[in-house]
Amino acid sequence: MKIIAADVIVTSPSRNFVTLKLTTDEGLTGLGDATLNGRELAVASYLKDHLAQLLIGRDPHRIEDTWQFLYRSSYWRRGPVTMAAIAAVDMALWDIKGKAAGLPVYQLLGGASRLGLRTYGHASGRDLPELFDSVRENLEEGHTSVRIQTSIPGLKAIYGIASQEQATGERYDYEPAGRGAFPAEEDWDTRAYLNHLPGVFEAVRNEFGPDLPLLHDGHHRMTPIQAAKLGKSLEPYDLFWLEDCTPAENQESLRLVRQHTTTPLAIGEVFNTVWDFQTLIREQLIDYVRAASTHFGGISPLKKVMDYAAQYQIKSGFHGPTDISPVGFAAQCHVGLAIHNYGIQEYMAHSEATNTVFQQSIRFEGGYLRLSDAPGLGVELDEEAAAAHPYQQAYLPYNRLADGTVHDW
Ligand code: GCO
Ligand code: MG
Repeated sequence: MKIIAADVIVTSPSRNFVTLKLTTDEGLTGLGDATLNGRELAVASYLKDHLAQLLIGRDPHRIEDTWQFLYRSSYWRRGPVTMAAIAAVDMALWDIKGKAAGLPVYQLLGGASRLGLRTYGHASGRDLPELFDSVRENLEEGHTSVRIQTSIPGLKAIYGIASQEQATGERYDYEPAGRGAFPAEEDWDTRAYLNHLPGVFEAVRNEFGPDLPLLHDGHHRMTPIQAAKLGKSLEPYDLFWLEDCTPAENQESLRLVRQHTTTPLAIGEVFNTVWDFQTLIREQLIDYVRAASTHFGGISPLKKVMDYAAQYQIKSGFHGPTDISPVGFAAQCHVGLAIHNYGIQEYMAHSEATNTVFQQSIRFEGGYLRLSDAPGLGVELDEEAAAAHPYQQAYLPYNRLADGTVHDW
């Protein structure tokens, strides 16, 4: 079997997605997700202008060899653009291998280790009543764990609050990347945040009891000592995890956080390779690996990092917002179903428009994501429907402190 075409499809049903479609001389096709939120066209160009011609004529069964060839021959290793492009190729090859074998990808990774994938949903609110309603909606949808994000008194707009208006006038519900030619500006105050958050968790615990697993995303905004303080102050509320408490490109900073708190830590949605996790895993500085197949080079490296993490009892908590396309989401769900050290999957349902372009076979039933027996990844792309939603420029927002300093968003 040989690859005879590599096409890049850019579409914007509710938000932008970049998809690679590989076609073989035997008529099989494979899909891969290459979406990099806010920088989509850079990856589309990487695939179209640099990788597509290298793939024509190759044997699609040689997944590991192709991955190593693309990674090592570029010379310029790592980085989100390169790794999202390689991820798309890797996923598309696994999709083709599954279709050729007549098996879903998880079967090729060792078979199912569980019946379905436990999830967490996103709850948020500008005040406690709105937050409680949002938690209830998540529970009604079937989520058995809930992420809690809340507005901070005195701040106009911050990451993760669905009901707040963006500077562009849109709502956050599906996508924080506002459409337009410039990123929206939001505000931030770490002291106000550290003072406000423990009270919110106390209120949520009082309302929903001690059993509901609760999560929180710090979105890279704290220094190590601030993160340590927050982890400590949230201990009475028994979090499932505190996510991205610091900008973790400095892996050593997690040593300090870890020394001070038993709140479990999750990190890595912006990481691109296993090396970004090396110290964090070896020194057991985290509890959950937050990588997404799409930004991490695909299924092959995601399986490798989880096998490494398994030696240290570290589990998966793959990044699953709607900017991971249905293809990338399916890819990591196949990994999640197969590995032993599965933890939890972030799940934020895609919009109706997205689901008309991408037909997904994963179902969310009885609180679990259930994978179908469809061969390959189990996602179909309707190219006609995709063409009806042309790319629209969009940017993630950014933050400024009260004195005008740019801060991590
Ligand atoms: C999460 C993430 C996302 C990111 C988004 C950026 O935990 O789901 O932090 O909400 O902000 O993926 O594109
Ligand atoms: Mg996050």
